Amino acid sequence: MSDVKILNAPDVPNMPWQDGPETFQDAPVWRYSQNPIIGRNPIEGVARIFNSAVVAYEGAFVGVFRGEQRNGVSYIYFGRSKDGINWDFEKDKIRFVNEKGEEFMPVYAYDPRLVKVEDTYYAIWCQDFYGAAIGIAKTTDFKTFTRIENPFIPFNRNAVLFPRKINGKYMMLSRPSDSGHTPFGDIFLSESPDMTYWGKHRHVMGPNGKWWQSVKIGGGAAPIETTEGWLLFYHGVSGTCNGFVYSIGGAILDIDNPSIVKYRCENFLLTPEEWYEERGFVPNVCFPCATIHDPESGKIALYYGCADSYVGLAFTEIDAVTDYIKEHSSLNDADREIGIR
Ligand code: BMA
Repeated sequence: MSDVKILNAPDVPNMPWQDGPETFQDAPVWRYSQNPIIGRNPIEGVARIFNSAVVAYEGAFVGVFRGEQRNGVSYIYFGRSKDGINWDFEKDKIRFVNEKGEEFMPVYAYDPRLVKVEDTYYAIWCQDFYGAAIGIAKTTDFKTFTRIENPFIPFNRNAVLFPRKINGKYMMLSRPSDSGHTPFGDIFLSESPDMTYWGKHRHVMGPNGKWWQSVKIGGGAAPIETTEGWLLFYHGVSGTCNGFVYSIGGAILDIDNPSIVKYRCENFLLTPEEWYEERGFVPNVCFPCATIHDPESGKIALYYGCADSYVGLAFTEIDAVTDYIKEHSSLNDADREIGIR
């Protein structure tokens, strides 16, 4: 096995973990045996939590969770955990404020990511901005979440921030879409000097001929910096006669020019197989949104939404998963390009 290392991330010795099998027939990614870690009706008034993001914080873990209320509207809820597995949620949804400190709630909010850049944590989600678009809030204490400018015009419903500036700029992946259940979608990269103005848009990668990611793809967890480049867990969608199927894929992006894909695994890393992935509000969905990872041990815990109904946890190790992605890499011209036309 190679000696790939995770870079520029704090050690998390108490991260959630469960050993996997000795050998793997396919991708070296395994599910937590007690999945799902968040079941139905987790909070009063909330029917389901799924597609949610967590970070290590002050020796424990915190997260922003997509809670679908009993009236069907999604909002973001805050949770804490000592072990990253058992979560306590605040009963009320996060009360976002504007930069003047006044309450400023989105009409709805879903699929949050949570990423620390320098000393600030950013929650990024999909919301209404006269159409589905991206919303962002910043916090340093997980008590006050201050919304900042929406980065993009509609339609866009899937955004992921990089955990550090690259060449002095904030970097964000996103997936422009349409107003419905978009039957297309590529991942793009945008940069910003200040988290307000976003530009220098570049194409990263699109769906390819491999069936599991042939309809659309979208960023998943915040990219992990490694000695091989940025490791990206993303979702890939295939269309079937019974609707979309969401699987989890892996790619490695160039460290200084992340619009260039260095390796892209032609096989999925995880696809719906367990009851909690195949059965639920929307069947056959594995939707990655966050990792907890420990540079010292190379362990990675991947949090993913299951069937728009639950949160699941899967594990891998940096060297094994990178080796697998490289061994099974298949790139097309658009992947290799810097991504401007
Ligand atoms: C996508 C997003 C996700 C959802 C998925 C499957 O378009 O809206 O929130 O998990 O569809 O329903």
